[in-house]
Amino acid sequence: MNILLISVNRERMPAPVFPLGLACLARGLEEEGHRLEVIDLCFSQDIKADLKETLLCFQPDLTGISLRNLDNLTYPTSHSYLKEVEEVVSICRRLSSSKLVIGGSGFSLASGELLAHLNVDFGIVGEGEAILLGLVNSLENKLPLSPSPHLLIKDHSSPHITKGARVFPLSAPDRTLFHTRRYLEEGGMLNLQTKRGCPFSCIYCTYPLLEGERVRLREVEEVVQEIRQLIQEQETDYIYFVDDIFNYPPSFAEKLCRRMAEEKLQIRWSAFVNPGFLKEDLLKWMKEAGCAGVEFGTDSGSPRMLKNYGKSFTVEEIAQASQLCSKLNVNHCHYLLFGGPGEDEETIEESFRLMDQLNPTAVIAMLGIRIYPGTGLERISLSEGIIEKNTNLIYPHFYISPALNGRLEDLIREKALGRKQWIVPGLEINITQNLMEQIRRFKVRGPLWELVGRMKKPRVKPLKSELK
Ligand code: B12
Ligand code: SF4
Repeated sequence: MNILLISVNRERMPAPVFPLGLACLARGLEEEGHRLEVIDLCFSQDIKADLKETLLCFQPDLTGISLRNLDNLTYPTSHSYLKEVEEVVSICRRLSSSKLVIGGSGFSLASGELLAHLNVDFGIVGEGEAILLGLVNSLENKLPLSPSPHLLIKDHSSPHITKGARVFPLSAPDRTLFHTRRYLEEGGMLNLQTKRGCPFSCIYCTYPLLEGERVRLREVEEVVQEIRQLIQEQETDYIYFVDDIFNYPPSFAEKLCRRMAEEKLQIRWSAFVNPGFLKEDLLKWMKEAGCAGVEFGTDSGSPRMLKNYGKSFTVEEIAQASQLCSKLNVNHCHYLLFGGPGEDEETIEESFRLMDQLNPTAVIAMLGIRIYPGTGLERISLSEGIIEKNTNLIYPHFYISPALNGRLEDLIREKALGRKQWIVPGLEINITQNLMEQIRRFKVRGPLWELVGRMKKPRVKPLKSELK
């Protein structure tokens, strides 16, 4: 079968991100002997022309669209990508008789609503590898298709679930059909996954819905081999581990790092890390293995807010993990969420106080919390009247604590502006696309927050104060 895979993601903030999900699908489809073409719209100068050329020349029987992001998750400068997706679907419909199937994390988060909204034939919820192969086999052999919770068929009702399909065991992606090297040059890193799943249940988070609550690990040797390949074939010198939590379970993280260190892999990397499971031995091995920076999903410096968010760690553990990074000289940033259920001026002050005390390399502050179907936050938002039963969550809606009386932006702006290492994407404090693109021209590797604490130039003025 001729199968065209399209990545519609054109977001370049905080960096263009290699479409790893499609590369996972490409591996299985090729192994089954299908002919593949890929259109990656991230670097396209003329979307219409690029789609037209491939659709007419390649004549796909099936076109798979990968929808990674629904929106940029950034309040108050929130931006939905759905218009661009609708445009791609409509071009495919006009120029080709190919069947259309859509999948990806963005799609899976609100699959029923998106299938109704978009003019596609099928939607695959969750991990695509096995379900897509099943669909291709049925279409090729003209077998009858019936809808299931993981395979949605346009105009056929199917039992609704938010939990996606799962794959056992996980296999390596095939990056050969993609502009892999360009992501390294323009995004400063390539990406790699060592496991899927998260067993925790933070009230707003979609990761356990997308990847499951059970952690599925890849073979350490297979991961090491994939890194070796990235180094040899793409001259990769920086990777991002896209795992929900790199250091959970800690025993697996340590085993992997020990092997990477033994192999003397010439690579630097960073990852999302849970402060609760970062002990000195593990961080030392991570450093030995090339760890250049860690990103803590800290959320808050207030014990009350940690409890409200359902976090698995305490303020003391945040402090210990952060101090450990300082002691071992590992760049580290804390991601904070402001405005969740129960947030007030006092809890905001607690977060600023903790960050002042810890003095990390950077702090990234997000305002408001995006409400997703199937999360605890959705239930709270419904009960507090922040959304209604018929609110369509394919578009961004944010929870902002009513106790802040509409003062969230002002409070954060005022406090963050006085602190050098604070990045607030929603208020354009220390971050704009222009600034990021300029820095990347110097072939800087890794996430750019690593540079913020070291910047000598004055911070970028926040948009709002420029307007005042
Ligand atoms: C790691 C990560 C990041 C890293 C990426 C680093 C890097 N260089 O790769 C960083 C921190 C930079 C990042 C940034 C952003 N991210 Co992010 N990120 C993730 C995370 C944790 C993993 C993504 C990943 O690589 N998964 C591994 C691959 C293999 O899985 P996959 O892409 O989902 O693909 C599978 C399925 O979806 C499916 N599939 C995929 N495509 C297709 C196509 C078809 C046809 C089919 C059938 C199936 C299918 O099959 C694949 C294989 O099983 C996810 C959360 C999660 N657990 O999924 C969020 C996530 C993808 N991110 C999200 C968002 C919003 C963003 C940002 C916009 C946030 C921001 N403002 O910074 C930016 C956008 C960056 C960009 N340029 O696109 C959202 C997207 C959904 C949404 N809410 O809109 C997610 C889901 C998190 C969330 N809040 O729910 N991200
Ligand atoms: S925020 Fe982190 S720990 Fe909490 S559920 Fe999401 S991925 Fe798991």
